[in-house]
Amino acid sequence: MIFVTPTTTPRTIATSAVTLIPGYFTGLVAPTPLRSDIEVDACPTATRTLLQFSDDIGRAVGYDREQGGRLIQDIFPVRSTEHQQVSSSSKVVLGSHTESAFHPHKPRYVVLLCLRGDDLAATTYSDVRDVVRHLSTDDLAALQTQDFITSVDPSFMSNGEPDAQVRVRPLTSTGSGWSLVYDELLMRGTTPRTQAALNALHHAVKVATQHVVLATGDILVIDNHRAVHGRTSFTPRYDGTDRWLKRALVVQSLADVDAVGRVIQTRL
Ligand SMILES: O=C(O)CCC(=O)C(=O)O
Ligand SMILES: [Fe+2]
Repeated sequence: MIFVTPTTTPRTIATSAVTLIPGYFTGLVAPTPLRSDIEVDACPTATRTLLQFSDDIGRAVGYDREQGGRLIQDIFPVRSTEHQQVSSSSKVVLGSHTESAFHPHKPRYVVLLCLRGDDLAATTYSDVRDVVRHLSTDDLAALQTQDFITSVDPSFMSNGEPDAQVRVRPLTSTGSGWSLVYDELLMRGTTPRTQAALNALHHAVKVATQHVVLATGDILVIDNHRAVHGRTSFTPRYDGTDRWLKRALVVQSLADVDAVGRVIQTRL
């Protein structure tokens, strides 16, 4: 991870798997919302700041099946999802994942703006360059085949939408290094050989995991091709002082993306 100052350029972000910009947002922060079904934005200045930042490094997008296509999403603990593998969980570890690993139009960047931190809730991440160091030549070869399946993120099925089984290739060697597609909990190998390679990948991701505890005003940019991420567990209080992030998903360009306006369509 690299640390950069708030005057950082998009070019700096493009070269790093994970970038932390401490204290980027300096505005006032309202109490953390208690309910996710309320439409009022409790911190519109932060929403504007994050949207502007995201559009400087690419294009912020929504997804048709996730939070109604919202461009800037609020992430705070919700009682009914405490134990689920979604970003509003708290009491479970959120397993390492590529954001929307199943999706043909995955975001290039996940941008988190922290409005209120929690000392116990660390964002975890693994840089693909560290991951591949822990894999054998045979496992690297198996992980570059299409003999893997992942399924739809629970956050894309919150209104009863159907699941699907999607073929994915975990590792791709690109001109600028490795690219990784991974989900600790949703993926499986379709043959004994590739399942063994996936088990080795689970171990490699774990060994390469690093932690960052976000604080008020921090922006964290995760390159969704070059790093996977997750979160430790923590205990919510539901009293307006809980952890609160705003999140943007960013593509490099909307050209060749199946989208209506900025809302990416999910056709599997
Ligand atoms: O809460 C976090 O730090 C990360 C949650 C997450 O996986 C996400 O927002 O995509
Ligand atoms: Fe995520």
